[in-house]
Amino acid sequence: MKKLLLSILLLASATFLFAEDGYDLWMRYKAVENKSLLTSYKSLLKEITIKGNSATMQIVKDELIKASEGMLNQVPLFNDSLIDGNLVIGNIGLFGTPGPSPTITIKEIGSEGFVISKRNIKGKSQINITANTDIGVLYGVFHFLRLLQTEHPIDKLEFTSAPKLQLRLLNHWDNLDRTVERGYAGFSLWNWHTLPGLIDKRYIDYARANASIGINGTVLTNVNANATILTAPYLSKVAALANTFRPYGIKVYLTARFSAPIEIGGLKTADPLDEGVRNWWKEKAREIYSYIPDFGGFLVKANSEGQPGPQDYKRTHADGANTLADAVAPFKGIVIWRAFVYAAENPDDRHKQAYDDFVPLDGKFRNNVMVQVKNGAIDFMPREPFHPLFGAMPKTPLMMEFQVTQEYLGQATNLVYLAPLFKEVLNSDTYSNGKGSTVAKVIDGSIDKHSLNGMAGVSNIGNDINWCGHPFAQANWYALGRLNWDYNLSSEKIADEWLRMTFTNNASFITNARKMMLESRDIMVQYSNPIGLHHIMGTGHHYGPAPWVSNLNRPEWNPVYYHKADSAGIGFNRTSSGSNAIAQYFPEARKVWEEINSCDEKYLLWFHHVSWHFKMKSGRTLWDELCYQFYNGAERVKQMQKNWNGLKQFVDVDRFEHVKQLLGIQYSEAVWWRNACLLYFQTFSKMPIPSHYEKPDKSLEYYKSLRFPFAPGN
Ligand code: GCW
Repeated sequence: MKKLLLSILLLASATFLFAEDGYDLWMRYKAVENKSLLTSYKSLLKEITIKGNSATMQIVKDELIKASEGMLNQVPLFNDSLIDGNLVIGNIGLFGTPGPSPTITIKEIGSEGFVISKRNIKGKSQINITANTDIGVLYGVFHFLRLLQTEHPIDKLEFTSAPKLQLRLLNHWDNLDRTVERGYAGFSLWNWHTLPGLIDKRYIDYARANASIGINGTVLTNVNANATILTAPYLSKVAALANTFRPYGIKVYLTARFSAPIEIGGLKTADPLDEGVRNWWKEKAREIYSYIPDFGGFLVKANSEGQPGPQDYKRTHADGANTLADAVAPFKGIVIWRAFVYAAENPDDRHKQAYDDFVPLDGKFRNNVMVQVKNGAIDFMPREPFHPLFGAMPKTPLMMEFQVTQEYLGQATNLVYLAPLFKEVLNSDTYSNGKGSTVAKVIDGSIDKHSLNGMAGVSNIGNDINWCGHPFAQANWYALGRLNWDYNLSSEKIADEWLRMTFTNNASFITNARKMMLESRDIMVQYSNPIGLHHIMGTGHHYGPAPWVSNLNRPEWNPVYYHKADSAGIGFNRTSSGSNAIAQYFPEARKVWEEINSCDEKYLLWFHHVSWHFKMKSGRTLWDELCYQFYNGAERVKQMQKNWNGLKQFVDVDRFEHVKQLLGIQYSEAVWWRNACLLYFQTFSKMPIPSHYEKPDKSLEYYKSLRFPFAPGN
């Protein structure tokens, strides 16, 4: 009996020990299991020399202590005069002679890159982590710790790295009342009520996490903006956050409501060419910089979905952007102007509107303006072709906008790893300057010789204990940072790193979990938006399927606008016989979509209205192919569940159960998408769901009757 009790107690404490809540993200610093690596890491981190004593170098030190205690069960000795120690860290200016490895030139790495090198000092080998700036050193240290966390051998280390993109940003769609537009992980991290007095520990951990993946800017507020953020009491709160983030290399940006001069300035107009308005913005900028000397600048959504903007005064987006740009220019600030625009009065295909509005403005923006373009022309769909603006505005630096929060990709209940989506877009060839003019090369400025460049991700972060809602959604935050640093990294490599740091280095866990991640986005596309279908989700909250909706005020808010199903077929004809949106792409780029018979099937219904009887490459009719895709997608979620169940032994109880239960929800959502869409489209095709598939167990009426008045993020 005693024995039994004891083992129950032991079991309980083991469970307790192993339970993890996900708060530590990919910075768990768990004990290194590989014995020989452990020994070499331990001797390396025994005595560390850190040159310099800035706040950033203090962060370096704290991180090394934390990591070393966790991974090696050892507290390093810091000796800043010990130049022949094992590990010497510091920015290049602070090294005496002999400096770090002479074989690597420190010039090429710029202000944020770093060098990790090995040299021999008095017969002993020494590792140096150095950079031109302390922030570069911090990035180098995080990289080095990642090597240890992923159990990388360190006997040969000669590594130079610099970010490919300059502005690596998160865009928070956080409201001042702490709700988060399209947020599925709780409320906003920013507690405006207790700022500036209270610096929540989470602000610091948020900054650590971002610095660890190279994110160097954060837009704190929703693009559907509230002008109150630009008033003095709020600016002092913003300043407190900026002060917290600064030593981590993170700049703060705010969204600017275009009508702020009226709303908080008491002016009669917000006309960007009005002298009073221009002066108001200049004064406002001066005020902001008095609080935050390194304020990054403004992000603006204007004349889109009801937001005010320059067109309200018959001015252009360039007029609007330039007024704000002139205000921040004396302080080296920038304006990021969004190209996500479409207007109620414009009856043309929504796909075409941003291009039509912005291409004529190319060359008309000040040189501290960037135009931020969503990855696709509609709206962050599970799969969409790259936005035709990429490559079409050579005189304007274009910033990429991805959505990390999964508004249209299963929100926080579905496991969907987004790196493959990001990569698919970045690798797409625009042909703007001949073959090889990929979207990545457009945004990094290399094709059109821009010095400003960057990539933003709409954040999926909230105050849930695990930050992102779904334990695997953390990987999407991680991927945004890693691809921003180096868009050539493969999805596989990023998943591998993240899994090792977030769960375990166990090889069989990694192989299986990585496979699941890599397939997950394709699976999601299959059970929700196959063959180029898009925008057929529920109204408002965008949760689940509702392809039947046709009663919303604006045509392009209705799913029926996008799928155009009728008795003849389904899909949006965007070729020359239809809306001709396809003409916005360069000829070589659009070639793969133009002809119905040769169109890449991933985008078939995006560009064509296709007969239900059309013969697909698989030999199936379009209708049968739709059935196949929906059924196969849902079936593959079942496979994901099985895979995950097989990984139980490698994962702590809490996170294992959390993912397991979410996969259960994901399966039922996949079946819901499948049944609702097929039953609805069947009312047009009048064709049967092939008999070898299990029949939908609910009626179309049932699916139509579902309501989610309190779905999150809306
Ligand atoms: O995807 C849509 C979202 C809106 C969002 C808008 C935008 C912030 O449904 O919630 O508004 O895009 O990107 O501006």
